[in-house]
Amino acid sequence: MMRLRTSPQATGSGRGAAAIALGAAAVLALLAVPVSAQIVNEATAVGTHAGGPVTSNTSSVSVPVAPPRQVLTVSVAETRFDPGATGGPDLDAGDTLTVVVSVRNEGNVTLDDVVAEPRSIDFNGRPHDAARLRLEAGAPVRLAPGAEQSFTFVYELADDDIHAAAGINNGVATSWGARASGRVPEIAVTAGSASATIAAVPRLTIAKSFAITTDAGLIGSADAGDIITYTYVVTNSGNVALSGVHIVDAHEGDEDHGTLLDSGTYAGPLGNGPGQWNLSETTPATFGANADADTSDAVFDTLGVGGVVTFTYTHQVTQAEFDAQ
Ligand SMILES: [Ca+2]
Ligand SMILES: [Ca+2]
Ligand SMILES: [Ca+2]
Repeated sequence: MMRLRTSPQATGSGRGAAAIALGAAAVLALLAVPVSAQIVNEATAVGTHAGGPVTSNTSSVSVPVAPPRQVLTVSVAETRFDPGATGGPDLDAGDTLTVVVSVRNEGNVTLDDVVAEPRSIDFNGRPHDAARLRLEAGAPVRLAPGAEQSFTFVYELADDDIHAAAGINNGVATSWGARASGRVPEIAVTAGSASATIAAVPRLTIAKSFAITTDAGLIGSADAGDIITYTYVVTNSGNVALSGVHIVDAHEGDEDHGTLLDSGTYAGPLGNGPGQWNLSETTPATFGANADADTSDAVFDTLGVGGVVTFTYTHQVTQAEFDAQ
């Protein structure tokens, strides 16, 4: 009788470090691999003759084994804002940025506790607050070669995040990596990235009031010759700085004697006398800065987010206005 015995035996000798090239993608870690892993087969032919064993020589072959490759690739499947989470339809503090990140095992060994992780979330240069970021969906997972898992991160926006990037095309830049645990601490990770734009919301709010500052005749009512001071409180209630802020007031616009009071075209000196405009900053900007370099006109040059500037126009009631009532 003759039989063939084969004894597979995997061996590896030595370890070395080698970088893995992944095209244009960034390789963020070195990968440790055995340099000469192989499966050794030893075969022996055995027979009998006259009750005694006959054994051949041993013939062995070594089958090379692909070295283990621990490779994760990260891609961003979705980036979206949810402006409806808080307040009105625009993005406000408390609204969210959601990023869905997909991690794929591109190597040839199973990896444990694989999870995506943020590298950076940047609002036009302003780094995100890690305390505002949470992993909403997807837990650390065991990934076989070729398997993929999605992770959903939700970031709660702060006012300054929004203001820093509002109106800047792709002003929000994000970068994502991944990690795994276990016996393979060195994993090549190809990071994924994505960007998004926070829409500019240019918005001004005005509140107009008046006071009769010179009050003859009937006290508390306008008489010809009385002086009325109109006050216009203008707030930048949007998310971007505004320039050239001024007042256009259709003053009794539906009357024959109506006139358009436009501080933007006012050429006289600023002041509080009849027919004069005046203006002053009353609240600093909450983001950015207010600035009025040219203080000779009735235009406020730059009103930062949250900034308030107050205009006044001083009007002396004319006999025509009084007659027209
Ligand atoms: Ca909102
Ligand atoms: Ca009066
Ligand atoms: Ca000015």
